[in-house]
Amino acid sequence: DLLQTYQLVTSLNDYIYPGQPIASYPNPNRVTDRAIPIAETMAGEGDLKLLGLLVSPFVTRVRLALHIKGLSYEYIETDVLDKGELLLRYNPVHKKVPVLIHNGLPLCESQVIVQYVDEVWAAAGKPILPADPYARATARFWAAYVDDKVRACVRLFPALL
Ligand SMILES: N[C@@H](CCC(=O)N[C@@H](CS)C(=O)NCC(=O)O)C(=O)O
Repeated sequence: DLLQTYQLVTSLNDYIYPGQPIASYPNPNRVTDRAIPIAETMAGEGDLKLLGLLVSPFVTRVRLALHIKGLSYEYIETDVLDKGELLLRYNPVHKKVPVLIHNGLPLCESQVIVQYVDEVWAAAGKPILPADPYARATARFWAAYVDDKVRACVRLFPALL
């Protein structure tokens, strides 16, 4: 199970960051909240910034949601070992990435963010969650299941964070 999770995370990472192998971490070039704007190619609405971490599957989940909706955003690679001012200001409770900042308002927790993106940009791109309440509940169940597996995987590979 854990190996499969790791392989899934690796392939998602390859999809979002082609040519940047997850296995090369820990990254000697870590930065602390130093903005690294990465040009994204899609049209967006409002000011969207994402505090992320290259290897984080939780961040990848949010990036996939933003891509599905065709939104452009500024991506800010964030050092979660040496937490900087941006992360502490926008996620003072958990101090974790991902954090999506929409017109200055922070959203934390990847599943919360995905649902927010799905609701705010309901008309854009494809729906992320199904419309039917039972199907939605089932999707949330599996998302929570994946979270548990990823957490276990991170415990096995702590250098990945
Ligand atoms: N439940 C959170 C988990 C986020 C999470 O664990 N992020 C990790 C990176 S994969 C983090 O920021 N870790 C920093 C820390 O634990 O201090 C979510 O779904 O967003």
